[in-house]
Amino acid sequence: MSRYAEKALQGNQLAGARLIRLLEEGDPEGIEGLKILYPHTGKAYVLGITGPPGAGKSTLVDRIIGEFRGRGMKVGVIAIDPSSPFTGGAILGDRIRMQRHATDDGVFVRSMATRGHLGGLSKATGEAALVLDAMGYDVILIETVGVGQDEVEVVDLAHTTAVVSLPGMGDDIQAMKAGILEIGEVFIVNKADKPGADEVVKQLTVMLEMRHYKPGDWRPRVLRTVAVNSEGISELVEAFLAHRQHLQESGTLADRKEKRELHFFRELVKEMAYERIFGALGGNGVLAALLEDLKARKIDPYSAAEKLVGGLSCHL
Ligand SMILES: Nc1nc2c(ncn2[C@@H]2O[C@H](COP(=O)(O)OP(=O)(O)OP(=O)(O)O)[C@@H](O)[C@H]2O)c(=O)[nH]1
Ligand SMILES: [Mg+2]
Repeated sequence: MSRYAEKALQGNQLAGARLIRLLEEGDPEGIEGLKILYPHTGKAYVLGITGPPGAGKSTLVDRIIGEFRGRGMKVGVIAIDPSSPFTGGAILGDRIRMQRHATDDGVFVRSMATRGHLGGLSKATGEAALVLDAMGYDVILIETVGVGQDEVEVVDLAHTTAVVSLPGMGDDIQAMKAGILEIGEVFIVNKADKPGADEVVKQLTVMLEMRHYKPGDWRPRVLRTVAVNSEGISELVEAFLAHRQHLQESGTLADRKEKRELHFFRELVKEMAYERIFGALGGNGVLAALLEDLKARKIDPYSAAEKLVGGLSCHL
């Protein structure tokens, strides 16, 4: 029985933080804890916020926390990417920006490094989200810099994805990864106190109109905010909740959850099977011989893999 799981289930933040750390380190105790927590998960609404460095994501998150708290909802935050050139480290920046919630029991902020996770960033984030979910947070906000494939995968964990842009991004919007544009359900033009916001709103609107929609599809919304002044935040949260409702009513939410669990399961099977196979073959010379043949190009990788896997006996 995990020392931390029971306490985390009661909402103890220290125990929750400890569990997340154990999971990040790949510690078996973390996994044992997660097994206990798992039946209590599946309730939280997961919201991803992505956008370029310095767009104001953390400031937005801070204000969004306030808005959800005002509606009586508990909020967990996972802030990813400590290495923004803008703020010289999001971990410090996020602590400062979200500090006013530090004494609120209904808010739990966890920063997470981009690199150095054994099974990848999206797995680590997914596990942290499960812990927060079991702890009883109604909303889980994931803040991530939208650049690499890793980050796009993180956003895949979310039920609603918000993409942040800012004035002066004209050309960047054109160049914005199609992937990011396609996954967005709510588009935020932050720093609308600066000149050029209208133009970005217009560009986004035009690009979104070019997408193909079927009847009943969610129509992405474009909203402007001034996070530093809390302007546009309640409208933003309304848009998130409208999207959540759309997901529920269309049955998409259940679909997404199911897909996510299946994906997670498959990834775990891959990981465990890989370790099993290489662990078992490491000592018996078969693998070493194959690797030698590969190096000498006596065998191609396809045939080598077929030979290896074909030689396994399955005990199901
Ligand atoms: N003028 C203006 N400044 C803003 C607004 N929102 C945020 N800022 C400022 O923009 C800077 C970056 O804000 P952050 O919230 O740290 O941005 P971020 O996207 O989280 O940054 P990283 O996590 O480092 O990528 C800070 O100095 C904020 O005070 C806004 O609406 N208007
Ligand atoms: Mg930030």
